[in-house]
Amino acid sequence: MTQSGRVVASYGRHVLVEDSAGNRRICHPRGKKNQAVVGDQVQWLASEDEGSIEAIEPRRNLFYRQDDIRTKSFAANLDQVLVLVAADPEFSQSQVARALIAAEQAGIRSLIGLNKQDLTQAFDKAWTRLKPYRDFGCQVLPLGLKNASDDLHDLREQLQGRVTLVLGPSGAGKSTLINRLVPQANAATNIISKALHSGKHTTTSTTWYWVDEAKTTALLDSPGFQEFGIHHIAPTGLADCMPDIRAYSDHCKFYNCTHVHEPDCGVRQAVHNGLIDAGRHKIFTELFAELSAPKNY
Ligand SMILES: Nc1nc2c(ncn2[C@@H]2O[C@H](COP(=O)(O)OP(=O)(O)OP(=O)(O)O)[C@@H](O)[C@H]2O)c(=O)[nH]1
Ligand SMILES: [Mg+2]
Ligand SMILES: [Zn+2]
Repeated sequence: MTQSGRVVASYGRHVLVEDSAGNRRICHPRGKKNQAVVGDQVQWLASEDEGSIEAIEPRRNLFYRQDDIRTKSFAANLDQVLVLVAADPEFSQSQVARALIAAEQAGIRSLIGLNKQDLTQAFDKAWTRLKPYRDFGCQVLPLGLKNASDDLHDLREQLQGRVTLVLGPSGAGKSTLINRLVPQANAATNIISKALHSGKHTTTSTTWYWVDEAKTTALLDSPGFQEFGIHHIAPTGLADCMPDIRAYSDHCKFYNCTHVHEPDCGVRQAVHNGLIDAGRHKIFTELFAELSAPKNY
């Protein structure tokens, strides 16, 4: 007899499944390849102290990145993605943009957290770099995750009752956040590497944590990413996944305007008038070129 459960961690070849009583056990895929991702509802069959995945229930959504050849699934059945970056190490505008585009494409709400408020100078600079996001209505939360006196009120309010994937570059503080809100989590954290001036990739697999005993609020820790491919998005679909570009994309002379070089383009006009951030439009044109290039496979 199969039982229903939820995938709460993924280790490549096998996964951890939580049953309705809250017990977690290792389960192996039926076939050669593990298709189940964290957040999946599955039917599993017990075999001694482990189990096998018999079926994966249809997903509400799937958040993944598509690099040149590889598809990397982060998690399924999410309510939102929290893109967590920090004052230090300095974050990449392009990577933040990509993560938000992937969420938009998957129909998943997203917000940004900017951590390490205590590093005041670097924080102010980073806060300014995120202005274009605030301007188009993306929520950006200032955070000091290591400051125990900060009760993280606004963040808790955003997380309440939702399943949130915490995503971001290595060293941003994703595991620190999990440990703040889930005291029994004990997620490993690490100092950022001075030599590389980036994180150390401490977290290596995505893991689901319950924040409350009633199990209404969940946080998913994930490994830091360096590259975030969005090759699953067609170049002509890109503007639709960027709310600030989208707002002007039907003000163009040509119905098939790419918003890259055409005359009488509503998007380019808006950039010219300061209504769209020039840096964001640059990211758009770079991504457009990347997605239009012939694929390497
Ligand atoms: N100064 C400062 N450091 C912080 C803050 N929050 C977290 N850190 C530090 O940043 C470093 C990285 O934190 P982690 O939580 O391991 O980062 P991560 O995003 O989980 O990194 P990966 O698992 O490698 O992807 C640790 O040394 C934390 O103590 C903060 O608010 N201020
Ligand atoms: Mg981590
Ligand atoms: Zn246009």
